[in-house]
Amino acid sequence: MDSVVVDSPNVKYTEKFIEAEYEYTNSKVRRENVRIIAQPTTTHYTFRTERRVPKLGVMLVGWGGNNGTTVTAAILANKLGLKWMTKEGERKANYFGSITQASTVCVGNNEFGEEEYIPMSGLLPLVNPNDIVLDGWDISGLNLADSMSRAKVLDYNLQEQLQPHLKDLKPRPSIYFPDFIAANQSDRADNVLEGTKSQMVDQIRKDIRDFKESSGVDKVIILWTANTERFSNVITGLNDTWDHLSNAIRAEESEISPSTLFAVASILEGVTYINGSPQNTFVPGVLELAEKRKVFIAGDDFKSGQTKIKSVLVDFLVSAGIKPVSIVSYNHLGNNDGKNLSAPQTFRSKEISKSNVVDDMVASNKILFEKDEKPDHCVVIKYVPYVGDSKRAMDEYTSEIMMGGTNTIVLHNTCEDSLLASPLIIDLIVLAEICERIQFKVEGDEDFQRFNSVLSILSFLCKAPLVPRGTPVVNALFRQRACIENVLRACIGLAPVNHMMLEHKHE
Ligand code: NAI
Ligand code: DG6
Repeated sequence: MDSVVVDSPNVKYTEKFIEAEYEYTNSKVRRENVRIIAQPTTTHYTFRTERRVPKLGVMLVGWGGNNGTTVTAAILANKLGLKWMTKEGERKANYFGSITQASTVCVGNNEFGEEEYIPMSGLLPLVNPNDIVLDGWDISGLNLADSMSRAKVLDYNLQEQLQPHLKDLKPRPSIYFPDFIAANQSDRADNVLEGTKSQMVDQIRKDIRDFKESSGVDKVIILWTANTERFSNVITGLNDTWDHLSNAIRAEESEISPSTLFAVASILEGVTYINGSPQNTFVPGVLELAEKRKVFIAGDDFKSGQTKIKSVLVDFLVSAGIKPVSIVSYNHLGNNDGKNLSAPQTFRSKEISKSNVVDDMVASNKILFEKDEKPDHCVVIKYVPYVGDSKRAMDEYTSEIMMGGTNTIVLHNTCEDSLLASPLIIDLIVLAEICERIQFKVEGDEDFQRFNSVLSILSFLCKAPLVPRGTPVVNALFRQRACIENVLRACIGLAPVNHMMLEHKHE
């Protein structure tokens, strides 16, 4: 695959690092009545990226689920270069749907004035997903081959080829508190940890160390792709600070969720933790712990299909000066995720994460929207077993256009849910890992620093992006993509993409 080497006095390639001197330009604004005074700013950064690609281990919470088995199978199928027959003909393994593996970036114009594109993974030395070593936990003890067939996602002929490679992989026992997920999940909970909450945290920490030692990986990343939990109540004195949270764990408080215990164990082991589901795992006590220990966390909830389109369509409407006034999103699906979401408390978590995705775009345009005015936004999810993993998503967007006119757009999307989510899991992991190897120094600073613990750079992949306190949340998809691409470009001293193409606008 193509990659880029930068030829510039501002970029140094040493044996260990790529070091780039970089001018970050922006503008500072202040309001004077109806006028905004803007002052252009330039800040000098030095980026330093470690070149050695580590052997990476990934532990999935919910390994035996549809996403967990599909991503494991996909990595193996790509590694082995598998091909299989379907009624439409031969198919071969790929990573379509992953921005790092299957999207490209323009690195400049060649001598003929043509644009040269390389894979995004060619900008910096990223982990190759084929080399990732997987492990994980599940409350269901089924081996990965049987859970892949339970998921009914992959073609049978591919499953047959993967079966021998997956049959000996068995999820580690996990933390199960029935109150946090739907009651209808109890029949698969046959692989669960016993003991106190503190003992469970200790066991998860032990599992992480055991995996690291037995697999010989250099580092581990943990990602939650287990069932959506209900929200935990955030209570002063219980989980609002790390001190309170650690006391609450010792005191066996019932409001501490399994996912919060996983995040705590992961952070205490210095391991990056990513949340692919909507629940509020990252209660303030967890955030404080991550910041104190300088460990990365990211989330929440994979932005795979309907919401991805929403964060493009609403951006298109609002930035075209069209006023969306009603957004109605209906889903039905028949996989275990749909079954779990048929309980009101877990549905509520998903409803919240699916509903806030238009806020930043709406707030950006005061011509269309009064202060605090928002479009009507309704999210419906229904469980229909027959459709399995092929989720149906139907959306109606109604907008006000010029002179009292109305514009209605209706979409129907058959989603193949886990095949959309699995490449996002790969991107979250690969990008979180490179963030661990990037350091930067702002002009005047003595020392290099890492990004803030809350990896907002991963927002593109999340429905409800977690951002550091006081940082604006960006949901608009192409702003989110530009953030990833431009940060990777900055690390090799390339200017951000600006689309001006001035070189083609001369006489
Ligand atoms: P799934 O239900 O097939 O898999 C979840 C797995 O987690 C199951 O095997 C279950 O036994 C296990 N589990 C439940 N509680 C656990 C615990 N405490 N510890 C360890 N394992 C536990 O669901 P699927 O489709 O794989 O989705 C996983 C998560 O990703 C869900 O929360 C879903 O809402 C979220 N998600 C999925 C998207 C998609 O497109 N597939 C997109 C966005 C989010
Ligand atoms: C119901 O919508 C099930 C959910 O888990 C979704 O399939 C998943 O969150 C993907 O949602 P979206 O909106 O990104 O397609």
